[in-house]
Amino acid sequence: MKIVVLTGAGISAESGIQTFRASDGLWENHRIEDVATPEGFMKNPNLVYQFYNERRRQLLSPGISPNPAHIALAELEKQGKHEVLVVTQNIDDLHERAGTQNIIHMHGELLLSRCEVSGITHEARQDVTEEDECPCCTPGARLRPHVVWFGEMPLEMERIYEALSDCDLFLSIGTSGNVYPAAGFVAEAKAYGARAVEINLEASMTATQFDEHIYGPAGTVLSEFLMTLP
Ligand code: BJW
Repeated sequence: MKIVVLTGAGISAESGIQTFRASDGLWENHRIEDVATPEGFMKNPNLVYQFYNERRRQLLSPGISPNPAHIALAELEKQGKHEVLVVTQNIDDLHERAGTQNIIHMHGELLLSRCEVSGITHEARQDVTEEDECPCCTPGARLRPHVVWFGEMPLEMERIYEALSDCDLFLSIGTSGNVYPAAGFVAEAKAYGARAVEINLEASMTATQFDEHIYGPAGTVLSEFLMTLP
């Protein structure tokens, strides 16, 4: 079976990483426009560097590790019975730490920064500041977080739509369905005949488009669901 799994912030919640739209979510302290738009970065780059530096430090802190949901997906791929592609909106690396290999980070990666001139990405495990110069090209070129902000094109869309048009099962885990184009993936997969299953704590914005819903913490309910697969 060909399986496309879309993951959102909810899959990392049980690892201790805050979701975006929860009442204690990141956006509470920062306006979206300030930290997740190119305009916000242009206006106050230091605030944006600081925002991502704090999230990077948290991601790399000893307390953060993959939870049973990340591990269950990695094991599903490793078993080799199904062709699995994980498309994550998350910029953390918890899927990789769990062992997932076939993955697309459609909203970028926190542990990379990108040269504003060449577009080349560089590993970023330390704080990145406005003073850091890109090591790859034009002297003085600035590094920016390798993340997709509102109004920017998500990454690897062609490969994602190709997989959606050819999957038997579309599994959406821990995403609120607020942000496009990811929120439109269920419609796309269904249009090509896939079975669509949502796993979340509660109904997402796109819940009515799914064939089945499993409501509960992904760390618990995902592995139970995967055991029902042929
Ligand atoms: C659990 C759980 C547990 C908790 N177990 N579950 C009008 C209509 C349609 C579209 C648009 C529009 N106006 C503008 C747009 C486009 C715009 C958009 O969608 N805006 C909406 C706000 C309407 N989209 C874009 O701009 C995108 N680009 C684009 O469209 O390109 C084309 C284009 C190009 C040029 C010009 C114009 C268009 C880009 C979107 C980029 C999103 N970026 C962010 C930040 C990334 C970097 C970072 O992390 O800082 O991505 S925003 C943020 O939201 C982040 C997330 O990946 C994304 C999705 O959030 P997610 O993952 O769903 O998290 P939450 O918190 O919302 O939900 C968590 C869920 O988990 C909840 O449901 C919980 O219940 C659940 N949960 N614990 C299971 N234990």
